[in-house]
Amino acid sequence: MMLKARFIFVVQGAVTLTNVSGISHKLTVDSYAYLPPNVEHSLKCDGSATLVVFERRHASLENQPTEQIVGSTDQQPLLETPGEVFQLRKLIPTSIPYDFNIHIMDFQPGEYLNVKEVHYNQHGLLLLEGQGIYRLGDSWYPVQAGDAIWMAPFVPQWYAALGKSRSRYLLYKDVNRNPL
Ligand code: UGY
Ligand code: MN
Repeated sequence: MMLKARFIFVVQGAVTLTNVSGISHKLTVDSYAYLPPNVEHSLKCDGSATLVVFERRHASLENQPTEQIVGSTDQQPLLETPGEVFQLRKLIPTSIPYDFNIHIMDFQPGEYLNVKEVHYNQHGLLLLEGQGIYRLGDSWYPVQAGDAIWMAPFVPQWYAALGKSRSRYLLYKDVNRNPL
């Protein structure tokens, strides 16, 4: 059986998450849950909700299980970003058992990534707020809230925020495992 971990983030509306132990959490906008591969759960929605869901075949490590996590973006501390100006929060622990993370990155209009990044990690990105321009390789894409991007390993990447309001994006990144 293929065991997948699941990450859920609420973009709009609300859902109730209940796990096998019968413990329920109401997830509202900006809140999220990480579910280890073996945690059976259900999601219930009374009205409407828009969710981002990532699923990944979990690369487990012996005796290092991952835990269920429920949180919200605004509870997470701002992290250091040496050489960069954007604001960074991480929604999942950075410890070794976790094989991906979800970053929330904020840019004010006119701010941009200083580093034109190239790395083995893949990204899935959803622009939650604002607008700007994303460079992928030699192509430049105008993007706005609601747009999604998949970035393959080693694709050169760069973002500049435009418009009159904050840009915020949610970014999946595989970490802590040898990609080969
Ligand atoms: O952490 C990252 O790889 C992130 N700075 N990449 C990105 O925003 N495209
Ligand atoms: Mn990157």
